Amino acid sequence: MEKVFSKTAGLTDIPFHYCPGCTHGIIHRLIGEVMEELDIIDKTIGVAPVGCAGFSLDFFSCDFVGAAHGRAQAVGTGIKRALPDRLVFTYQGDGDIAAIGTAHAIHVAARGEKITSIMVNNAVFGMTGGQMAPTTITGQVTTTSPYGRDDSLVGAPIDLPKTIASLSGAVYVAAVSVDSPKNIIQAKKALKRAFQVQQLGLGFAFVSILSSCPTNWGLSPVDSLKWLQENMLPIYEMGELKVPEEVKAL
Ligand SMILES: Cc1ncc(C[n+]2csc(CCOP(=O)(O)OP(=O)(O)O)c2C)c(N)n1
Ligand code: SF4
Repeated sequence: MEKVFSKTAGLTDIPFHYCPGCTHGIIHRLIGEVMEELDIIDKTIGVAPVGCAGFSLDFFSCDFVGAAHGRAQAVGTGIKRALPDRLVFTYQGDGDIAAIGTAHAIHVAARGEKITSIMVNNAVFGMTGGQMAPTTITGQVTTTSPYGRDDSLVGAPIDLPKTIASLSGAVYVAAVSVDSPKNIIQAKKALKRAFQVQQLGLGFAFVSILSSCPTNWGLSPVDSLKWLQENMLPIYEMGELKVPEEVKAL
């Protein structure tokens, strides 16, 4: 029988151990496929901090380095400056990059470090039990906001791509989602462009991806995607916020 689909060479053979329905796995596949299509698996170095996002260390077939919570972009910056011919990407949760790692997120973009950062936004701190994150949406019930996020106490959710896009060193910024086949195709395109920006040495590239956390949201995998569509998609601006001409032309 003709083989019509193979797992990408960008992923190892280790089975994912994310919770059932968690969309971290979809994002992994897209990154693996992009690395394979661009033929960069052997020259890519990923950096993962702690959190469920940190499990990614085992699953990609490129080199990978672990970092402390929030520090992946500092580590990635060091690697890229020491080894400028490598493709360097960070794979971070929203709690990681938009809370403890905020300073790095801003300054890496301001400096225009030639790395690619990926934020997996599931609106909570996933690994530690679903606490409120800066990206938790208004009114959302979490383990630390049992009555729903109250913006009058904690401020409104941070839409990180918009902030990053305002900094001149950030040359590619996209906000995508993996809740539907159409959006998954868009997400892959954004990830590809974010790596192409780095291949061309243009500056900092950032992709924010809306993702599900069925375990901490207390929903089934299918209801989680529905919840994301009904509650997250309307409040976060989606699409490519910044695209360099050189990449549009590819
Ligand atoms: C310095 C430090 N502070 C706190 C923690 C505890 N901690 C581990 S994972 C995590 C949250 C991760 O959430 P997120 O970045 O959103 O990733 P997810 O698990 O949702 O993929 C926290 C607070 C830690 N490991 N190190
Ligand atoms: S806790 Fe949430 S983010 Fe972590 S693996 Fe489970 S579903 Fe995914």
